[in-house]
Amino acid sequence: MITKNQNVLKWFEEMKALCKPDNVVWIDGSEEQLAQLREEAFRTGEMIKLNEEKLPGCIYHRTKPNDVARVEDRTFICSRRKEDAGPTNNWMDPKEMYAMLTPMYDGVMKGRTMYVIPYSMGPIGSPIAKVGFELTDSIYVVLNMAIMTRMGDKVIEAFPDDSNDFVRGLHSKADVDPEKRYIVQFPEDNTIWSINSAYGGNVLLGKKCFALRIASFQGKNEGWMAEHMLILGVQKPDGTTTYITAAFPSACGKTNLAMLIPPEGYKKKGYKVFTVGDDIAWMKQGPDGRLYAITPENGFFGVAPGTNAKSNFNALESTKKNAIFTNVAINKDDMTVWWEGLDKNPPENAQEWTGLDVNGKEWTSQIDEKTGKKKVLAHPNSRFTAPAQNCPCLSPEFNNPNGVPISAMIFGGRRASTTPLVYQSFDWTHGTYVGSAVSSETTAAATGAVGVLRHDPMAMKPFIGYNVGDYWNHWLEMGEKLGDKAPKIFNVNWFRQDENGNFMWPGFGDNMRVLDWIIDRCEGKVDAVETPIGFVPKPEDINIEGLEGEVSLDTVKHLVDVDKDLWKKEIKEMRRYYDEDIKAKGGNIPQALYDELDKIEARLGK
Ligand code: GTP
Ligand code: SPV
Ligand code: MN
Repeated sequence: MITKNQNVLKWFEEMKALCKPDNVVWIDGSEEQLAQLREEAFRTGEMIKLNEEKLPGCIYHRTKPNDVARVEDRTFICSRRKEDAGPTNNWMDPKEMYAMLTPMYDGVMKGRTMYVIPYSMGPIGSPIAKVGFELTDSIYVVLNMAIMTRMGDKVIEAFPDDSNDFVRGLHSKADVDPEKRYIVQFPEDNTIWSINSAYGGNVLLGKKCFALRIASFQGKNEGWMAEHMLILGVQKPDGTTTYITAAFPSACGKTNLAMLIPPEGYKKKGYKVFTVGDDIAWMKQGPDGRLYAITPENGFFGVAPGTNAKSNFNALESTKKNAIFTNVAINKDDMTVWWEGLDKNPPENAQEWTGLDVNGKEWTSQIDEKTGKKKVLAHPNSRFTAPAQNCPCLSPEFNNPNGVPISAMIFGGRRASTTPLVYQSFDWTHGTYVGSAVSSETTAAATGAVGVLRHDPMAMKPFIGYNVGDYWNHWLEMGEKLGDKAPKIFNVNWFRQDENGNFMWPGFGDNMRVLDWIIDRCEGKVDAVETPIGFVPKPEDINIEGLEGEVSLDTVKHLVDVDKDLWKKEIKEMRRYYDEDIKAKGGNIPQALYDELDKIEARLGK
């Protein structure tokens, strides 16, 4: 179905004239049309059909080795004024950027088909949802967007003919040339241009480009929030459900926490965890004054390595039908998939993510000659795209257009030391400071070095579509609006290490034990210890029943310990970060956050 909306049509005609595709196909969202596209992708070799019995409806896709992750150094926020992009973003004048990119798109789709994808971020008709159109020359993008969003005719039908409120997304894989790769947001034009990539976060424009970069800017202007947060519900034995969001940087555990299975002891008592979203939350104040969250997504684009029946049963289940696998390994004997951490039996007749065969070789001991490192079969940032409806613990509220009321928000990251297992902020303003202070060791989700500690405020460093100082100010304004109905703010760290470099906390399902404390704090049911950085649990209040042998009370004591010397260093670094990385580079840090820094410093003493 072609839209009657003149604003969409005018833009579409312009882009078509620029890209000059041989054909245009409007994606209607029907299974019939998607099946045709799959067949075409199998025919051309763009994608590979997997074992129809073991993995019904599942397909395999491999990207170029130079195109396996988000590219932050080639991602731009093109606001008219440089100061509106702020110190955390690359910026170019929109006029210059359009002038540079236009020739690159000129005729780029000659000999190709342009697919027009109408999609809704959020349940169609939800007061929080928004519409986007993505033009792309990639079937991979169409098939992924069909899983990750609500899309097709039903979006066009619900979209008013005279509305101009839609995001204009233009994507071409072009030559997948890394030197000419650009992921560009024009927040003031509701426009995204992406070129020369075919990898997930760079090309599924509804996800990071729209639902975080553009949406965070819209949220600031319209009084709501777009955050890099999972949303989960914990149902207690009495049947009441508490909803929690959590922001961790990429590949730091959102999907895992969102789908956690409580430990035996909790299960027996009747605790259940439900997933509302695993990556992005859009949140608005509801009529009762509380903050309500939806996930704008309709599926999961999750990290494959490390996902197994024990670590994340629900995610694994979600991938068993109608899923897309990107850059994992193939077991050529039965055309199933494999990745590091799936099980201990790597296929003998494997094809690595690069496309190379490793039949019969002792691949685990294969050493990469260039790096000297052990080779892996699946890329560390290989991913699955799975329909949310496949998830065994999907929340019954998943499609609720009004979202779910949030009681607690959690920040976290990968920190080998310093940051305790959990602590609670004193209030919303202090919580905003805590969010601004998130730092984490880098992962394979973006190109660049892995394992380097970097500041990643609110886990949004790569995704804030405007000036980070204004973003922090928006957080403070939301807090004022929410008043005493504001969610409580916490910080967690599952990644603290002992002197041998082993994780001290078992993590995964056992993170339920920390959620339990968080919920008790929200309900005023448990005391805490006041420290200079916030409230930490009394060690005996973290339930370690059933963890015998793995975690002792002493370990918990260590895990919730606040080491003053380390924290003095931490605060010194925060002041340097605020002063040098943000303020000196044009970030308008709210005075209230500097005040929080002063207060923590004073509490820590000389
Ligand atoms: P994005 O999709 O990139 O935004 O990532 P994410 O935050 O959803 O991360 P995900 O849940 O996929 O986890 C990434 C990696 O962290 C996986 O390899 C997990 O095995 C590991 N991980 C997740 N939770 C825990 C935990 O509680 N403890 C430890 N040690 N590792 C964890
Ligand atoms: C992330 O990197 O945070 C992701 C994957 O969720 S991507 O969609 O590629 O951004
Ligand atoms: Mn993410």
